Amino acid sequence: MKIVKLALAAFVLGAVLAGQVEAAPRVRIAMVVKNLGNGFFDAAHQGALEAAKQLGDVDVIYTGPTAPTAEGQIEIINSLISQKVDAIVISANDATALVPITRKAMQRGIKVLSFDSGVAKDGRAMQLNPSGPALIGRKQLELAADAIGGSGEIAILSATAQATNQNIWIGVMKQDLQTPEFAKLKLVATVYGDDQSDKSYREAIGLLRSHPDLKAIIAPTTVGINAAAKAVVDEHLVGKVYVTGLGLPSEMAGHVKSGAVKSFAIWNPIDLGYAITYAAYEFVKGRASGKPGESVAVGRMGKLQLDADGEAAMAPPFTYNKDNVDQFVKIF
Ligand code: RAM
Repeated sequence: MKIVKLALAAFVLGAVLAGQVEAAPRVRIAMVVKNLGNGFFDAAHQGALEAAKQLGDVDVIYTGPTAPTAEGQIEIINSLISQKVDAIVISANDATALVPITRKAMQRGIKVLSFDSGVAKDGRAMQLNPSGPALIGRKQLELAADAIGGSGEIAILSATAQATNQNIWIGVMKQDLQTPEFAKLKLVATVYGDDQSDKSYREAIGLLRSHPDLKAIIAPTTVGINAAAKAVVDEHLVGKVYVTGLGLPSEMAGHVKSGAVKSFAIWNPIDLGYAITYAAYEFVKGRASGKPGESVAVGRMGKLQLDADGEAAMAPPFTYNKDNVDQFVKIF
């Protein structure tokens, strides 16, 4: 009898263990954004959730500091390390300041991928750019030149002074301004609104008041472009100063109608969030490692091809104006 009971107990224990082995744990992917409350990242989150749903065994942890600082992101990553998430996808507030903490995460077996705004090469397995930086920089100068007939004073209203992505695009714009094509555009100031609406608005007002001959403000940030357009309207400068840069159709349609903005550009932030989440899953499953030349499967977006620095780029930025902006208002 005793032997029968023991055998039964062993059988039950075996079944329980087998059950545990069979039910593979879900994959936890944390999306760390520059800051919360930014519509651009809300759209990226939507894409992350779409990828998770499609993959079936993924939970997305959407998080970020309230203000876009490296310190805020470091604190969050520390806590994600203790939670032992499987992967972190991050849009970085600083390329280098985050490296020690993201390296620590990687040493603990967490896959770290950056998207949108990159972490320096040592601190991530790959970086997903929305589109080639040269294309993004140039596009914004073209839109500014178009809006003002090719010549005049321009200013840049950026996000934070440490933002990897904006700083790369500003670098491209400054180089392109040296070429004959843009010789008649004169960059008179670069200011930082820190991706906060109120600070961006104040900086835009400052530009308008201290540069009476200003013809265009380029804001390579969805927060900045929205605030700058509002400033132009409030200062009664519609028709005299044009705002362009990178914006969300849902936030910019009204400004296109008011005339403060003729055209602006952006890529699809939902696709970006979808692709980076999908890519993170591939890293967790051991099907990608970030090697130069590697191709990473990203579901409905096809494949990402990594370059020598472990970077990949998605589609060219798309231009919006009064003819097409309304079609996208409900999407992002
Ligand atoms: C803001 C953020 C983001 C950038 C977009 C264009 O939402 O700064 O990083 O890619 O603008």
